[in-house]
Formats: sequence, structure tokens, C-alpha cells
Amino acid sequence: MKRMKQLLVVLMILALGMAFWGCGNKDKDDQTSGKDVSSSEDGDLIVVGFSQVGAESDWRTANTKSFQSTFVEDAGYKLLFDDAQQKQENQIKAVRNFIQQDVDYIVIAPVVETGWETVLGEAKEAGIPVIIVDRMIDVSDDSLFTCWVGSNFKQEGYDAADWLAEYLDKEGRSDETINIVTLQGTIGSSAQIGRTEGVEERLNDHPNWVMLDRQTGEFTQSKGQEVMESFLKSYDGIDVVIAENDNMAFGAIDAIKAAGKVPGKDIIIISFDAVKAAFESMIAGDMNVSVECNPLHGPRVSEIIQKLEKGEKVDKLQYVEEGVYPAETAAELIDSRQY
Ligand code: GYE
Repeated sequence: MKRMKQLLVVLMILALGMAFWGCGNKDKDDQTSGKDVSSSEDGDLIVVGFSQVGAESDWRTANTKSFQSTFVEDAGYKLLFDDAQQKQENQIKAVRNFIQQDVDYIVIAPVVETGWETVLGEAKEAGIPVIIVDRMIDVSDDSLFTCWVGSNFKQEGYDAADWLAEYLDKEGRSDETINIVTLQGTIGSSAQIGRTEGVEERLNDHPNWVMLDRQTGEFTQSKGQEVMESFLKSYDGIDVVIAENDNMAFGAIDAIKAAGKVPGKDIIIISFDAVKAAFESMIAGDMNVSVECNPLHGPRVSEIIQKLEKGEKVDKLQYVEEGVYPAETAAELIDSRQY
């Protein structure tokens, strides 16, 4: 009996020792295999690394919230979120970090379209699917990403110009010379490229429309205001401002007011995104129209991931449906807006 007890004690010591040894070794294994130690605590959660552009606009904030409220533990996810502060180099670092941590999926909202081949090649090599959201990437090998979900930015440009043509017609100004300035988004981003190109194409149909100048306001309110101030100093008789997002339009509106002019009347304000604050601006009479760009991509990306998890195929390019909101619709619709 005594012997049995001794044997049991020895066995227990051995078992404890093995458990300790196992733990220590596990951490070591995780490190050498490049896995984040914390990922061993993730259990069955799907780990998603999301490289976000930054926090430059209301649209972006809504987009971030959409991801953060969708990719929660209760829904079976662990979200690793990285804010790139509008710099592609930070995004490349973030993606490499996600690869190191061996995440299950990488989601990128790219700042600009070009320059993605190398890092996406690394993700492919590591066997991690990459989903692109919002802006597009320009790569020669489309096997470098699984799919893309976002907006048709060129169509948004067409919609803005078509709204202007209709508005001028209603105002009896179709044949007048119309002087336009554009506050462009981040140069080289799909949202900038598409919106600029869409409007540009429509200029061909309106020889009386003159594009006086185009400059980037980096999608921010402060830069939008700064660029508009300089436009107002350089050009007399600006009839229309096309701001490639709402926040730059808000900056432009402030600059116009400071120059003693009336936005929405003396100068027509056309914008993109249609965030809630744009509806407020339209109700106040400052902004004339906002072309919608939908930021609620979180649930869309989750749906894609769920399909991929089941081994189902997903469409390579997925466009989101969007509308055009002129000032006269703002009061009725503001309460129903989700962002
Ligand atoms: O219009 C702007 C944001 O890429 C669609 O980025 C997005 C744009 C959006 O900063 O407000």
C-alpha cells in the first residue's frame, strides 16, 4: 500500500513536470513558427487582420466602426486592426505583421492602387487569402487577391456631373459658361481616380463647362479648406466646387463663407459620400448634393469569409449599390441614414 502511494506521488510529479515542460515548449514553438503567442488562445475564432487607410474622414470612421462591430468574438472572430495613417508603407508593414502572426484572412483597404505586388506575393506564399475593400488595387496578376468589394467610383463621377447638368437646366443656366474647381482626394486612390475621370469624361459633353483647377485636399476637412482658400484667391467667378468627399466640402464651405460668399447659392457645392453631416449641411442650405458612397463593408466581408470557410466560391469583384442625394431630399431622409 505504502509502495502504491509512493508510485502515485512519483507519477503525479512526472505528470506535473510534463505539463510545465509542455507549456514552455508550446510558447517556444509558437515563436519559432512565427505565430503570435496570443493566437494559441484564439481557439476556434477566425483571425482577421485589417489594414485600414486611416481616420481622415467621416466615411472612414463609419467604415472602421462597421468592421469593429462585425468582427467580434460573439460572431466567431478576432479582429487585428491597424490604422495606416494614410501611408501605404505602414500598410505594407501591417500586412507583413499579419503574415508573421499567421492570421486566417487579411483585409486591406488600400490607400493607393499601385505598389502591392511584392507584399501580396508574400501573403500568397503564406497561403493567406487577401480580401480588398473600398478602393481597388492595380496588379497584373489577379491571383494575388481573393476578391474585392467596394464602389464604382467612376459611376459616382458620372452621377455628380449628370446631377449638375440637370440642376443647371432647371435653373435656366444650361448655356452659361460654368467655372468649376475640384478638390481631389488622395492622388492615386481609386476614389480619386474614378471620381475625377467620371467628371472629366462628362466635360466633353458640355463645352461651356470650364475646369479652372484641380488640387488634392487629401480627403480631409482642413486641407479642403486650405485649398479652397487658395482657389478663391486665384479665381474670380467660381460657379461650382466639386469636392471628392464630404469632409473636403465642409472645409470648402467654411472657406467660401469666410470669403463673404454664400455656399449653395453663389457657389454650387457637389460632394461625395453622403454621410450624415452632409445631410445636415444640405438642410442648412450649404451643400447642394452628395453622391452616395457606402462604407458599411464589415457585414459584406464577413459574408465573403463565411462562404470561403465553407469552401464556396465568391465573386471576384463585388460592387455596392449607391444613390444620389440632392438637398431637397435631405430633411426627409436624414433620420434613416445609417452613417
Ligand atoms: O470617399 C473618403 C475617404 O475610399 C471611398 O475615402 C473612400 C474615400 C471616401 O476618405 O471620404
